[in-house]
Amino acid sequence: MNLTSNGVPIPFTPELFGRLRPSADLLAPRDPDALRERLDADGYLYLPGLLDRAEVLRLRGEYFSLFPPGLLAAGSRPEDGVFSGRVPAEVPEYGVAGHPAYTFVRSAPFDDFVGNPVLAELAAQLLGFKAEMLPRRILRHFHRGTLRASRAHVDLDYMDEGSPRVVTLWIPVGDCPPQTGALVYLEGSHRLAPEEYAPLRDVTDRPGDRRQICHDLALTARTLGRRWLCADFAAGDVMVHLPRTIHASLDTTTDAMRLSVDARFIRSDDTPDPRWLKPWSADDGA
Ligand SMILES: O=C(O)CCC(=O)C(=O)O
Repeated sequence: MNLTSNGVPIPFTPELFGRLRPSADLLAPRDPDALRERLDADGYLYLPGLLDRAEVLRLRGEYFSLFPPGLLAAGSRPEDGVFSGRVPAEVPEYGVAGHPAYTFVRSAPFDDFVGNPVLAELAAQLLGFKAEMLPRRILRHFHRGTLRASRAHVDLDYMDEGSPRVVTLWIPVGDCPPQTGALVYLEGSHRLAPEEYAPLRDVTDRPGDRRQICHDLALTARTLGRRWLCADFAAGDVMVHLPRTIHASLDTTTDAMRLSVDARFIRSDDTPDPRWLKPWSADDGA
């Protein structure tokens, strides 16, 4: 597998990659104490098949149906989300007003999907209290050719004006193996003190932004002596992570486009970061 993130190669070797530990065994029967302990131990929960696959694929189809003809490969179905290799000229910049992702996160089908009680119940069990979803829910859509992905970061650096008791749910909207741009998690990184990775922030392809840790995932893994954990995500899977867990994503190199949602929950008696109280747009600066 030839993997890159933001165009920087990361060799798929046992030194740099391991596999995420699945926790589906803790779901049926549901064991909230064990789920909390696992999240605390690993910094993430990988929950294969938590959601109904058909529902997730329906959402994928609803999103890709919003594009003008030309984005999807000829003869393919919207729910397959297969890229033609060309973005129609009339599509605005990704995620800003007028782009389908901007419209979609403000739509009823999206609200119904993220409003699935399964997600809020899980968050409440993990937070040990009634949970509230922050309104800024992000729809991420990447296609091959752009060499764009999420740099290594921790969520807390983007939401440090509210309660740090946050759980993030990352939901692949479609099958998402590493080559399709999956999320990867740095093993045990929720236990690192920020000072330990602070020097990596100087190695950056975005000098104006100190929030991300590093765009070079191989360098990050080697410097911190930890592997990136990955999985062949399938539609229906859900990842949960803590606000101090280092994660990143890989570049999308398949014809299948990468689509995912991330949604964050806090305890309903905690103070939210005010920047996360409005619907997401790609130019909101948060
Ligand atoms: O989907 C991505 O590439 C990034 C998602 C992320 O950073 C998150 O869910 O916290």
